[in-house]
Amino acid sequence: MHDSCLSQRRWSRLRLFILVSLCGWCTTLSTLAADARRPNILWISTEDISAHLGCYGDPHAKTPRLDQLAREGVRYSHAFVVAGVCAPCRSSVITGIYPTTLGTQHMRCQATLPAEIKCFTEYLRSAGYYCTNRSKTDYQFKVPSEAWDQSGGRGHWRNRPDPDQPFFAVFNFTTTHESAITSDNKYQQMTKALPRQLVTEPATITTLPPYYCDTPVTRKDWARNYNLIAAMDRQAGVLLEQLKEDGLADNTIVIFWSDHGIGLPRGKRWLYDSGMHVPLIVRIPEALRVGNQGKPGTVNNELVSLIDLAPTLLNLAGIKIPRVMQGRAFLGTRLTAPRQYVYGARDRMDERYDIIRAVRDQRYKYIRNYEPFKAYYQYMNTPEKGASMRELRRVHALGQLPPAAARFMAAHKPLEELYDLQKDPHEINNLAASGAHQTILARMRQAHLQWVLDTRDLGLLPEPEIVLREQQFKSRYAILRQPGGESLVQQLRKTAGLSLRGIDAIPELLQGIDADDAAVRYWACIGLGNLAAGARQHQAAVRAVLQDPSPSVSIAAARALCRMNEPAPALPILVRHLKSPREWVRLNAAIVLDEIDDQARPVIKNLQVALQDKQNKYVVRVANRALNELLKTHNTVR
Ligand SMILES: [Ca+2]
Repeated sequence: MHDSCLSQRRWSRLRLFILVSLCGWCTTLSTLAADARRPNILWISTEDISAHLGCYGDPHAKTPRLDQLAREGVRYSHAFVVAGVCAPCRSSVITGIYPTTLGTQHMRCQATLPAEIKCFTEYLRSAGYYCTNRSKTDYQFKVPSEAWDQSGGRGHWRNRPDPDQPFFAVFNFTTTHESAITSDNKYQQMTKALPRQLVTEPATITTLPPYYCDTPVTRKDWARNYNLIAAMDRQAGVLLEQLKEDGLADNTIVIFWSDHGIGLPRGKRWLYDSGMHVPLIVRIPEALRVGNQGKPGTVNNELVSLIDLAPTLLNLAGIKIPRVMQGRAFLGTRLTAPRQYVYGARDRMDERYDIIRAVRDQRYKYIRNYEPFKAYYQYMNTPEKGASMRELRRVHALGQLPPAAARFMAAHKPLEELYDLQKDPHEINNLAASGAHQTILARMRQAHLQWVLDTRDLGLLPEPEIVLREQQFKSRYAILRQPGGESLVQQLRKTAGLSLRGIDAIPELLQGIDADDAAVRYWACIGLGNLAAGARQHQAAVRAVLQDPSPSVSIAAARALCRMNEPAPALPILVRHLKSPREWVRLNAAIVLDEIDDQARPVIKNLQVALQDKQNKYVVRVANRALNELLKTHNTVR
């Protein structure tokens, strides 16, 4: 080998060595610099409250500590969640991804996370943060082992091994959870230490929404909400004191939020502002403020979605935001343009499916009901136990509901709803048919349709189909990211909407039951079932679909036949699916057996067996409801 050649090679190796060393040195320097400005973050979340806080102008709220926090920080007036219930919201908060994108939109499902999506705390921990969670997870996927240093009842920033290590500490208060309004015991326990002057009396209340019955029963629930919030305010105060005691108040950003709106009817689980609008307060110590951000005592009215928390936290910590995240950072450096819209979704709440989507801008809310044939208030075990819900049912039976409350007792829903939040904050007056609002309606409908496509919304895939395809594609996230995913979304939307056109749609629905994709066949069967009265002569075509390899399609065909008054061939099919090893197939079969009322009488024994379902409590609830209706009993289940 030539000498000069050798020396050249040595020189290039040396150059590489110098370069690598320099890089390492630079990285160390930049890490040190980043550490120096990495703030601690204390995150206080609470369950199930709307913005019933003094700092939000509520006349009854007794929340001195959170009001003080707002005086020292920024109060966000337009913060919203992506779903009206814990688990899907928490899934979006921890990942920065919509539940409808990740397949975590159904209550208490279990999705597999794709490799490219992580809990944002994994990035914080990689950057040197000590991360604790006390204690709720409820993410709808298995918590990755890398997500937390400590998660559970003992998590606290005080446990970090090195007091100089930056921390991200989460404390979640369940004090205000809907169960504490419903249960006398839990309510007493949560409020027993509340001093007299912090208690709100039901008779003094002036803030009861018009979609409730103004009776002592409802007022009592509404007052409980205030008293639970007052109790939670004191708990938040203790944490803020601890932060001060530890000398950390000056280098810790505090963020307070609620996981969705009030745990009373038409609040929690719904996409009205009563379910989606939440309090959000951020206190940033002076030394950590960027520009005008965090100026004490200010109100920020930009639209914020809690899906933005993940990217915001990373941005505040100086960590690059992964491109896959769907939210936007609203604090820190290099912010993008503010949002024009926030988005919300409702899918399976507990044991009932109702596919609804919402888009909200600063002033208007657009709601799209994908299952308008279902009632607003489907019977659900947990909310029906609440006193306010029972009161609504009682007064409705007497025919004495106020008009705003009666509207939500309707057996069907309109396809679209549009509300002017400025003039109609309780969202009572649907403007979708108003001539003066058609431009706004068209703009917001388009925003909704675009979002469904952009985010690959999985909502129109029946849940058992999602589970099957997850096995095939390794994650739910990947299902609509296959070639043809976008056109499938469009085809599903079209098919799901056909039955609203009435019997004219029957020929297209009949074509739909032969479609290649099972989810399209499913919606075609649902449509034929919705139009049963006009579709009876097509029974034979529907009967052929009873043996469809997709359980969802087979169940939907059985439903259609029952609605065509032909239950005989359908019942054995439904019973077979009620015994399926797949839990969501069982649930879907149980729901149809409940829906067909008296036609299910021959299979009462099978419904009684379903009461013993050990794996899925929702199957038990639906079977119990169906049996109570059939046998005129009043049995209760968990
Ligand atoms: Ca909650």
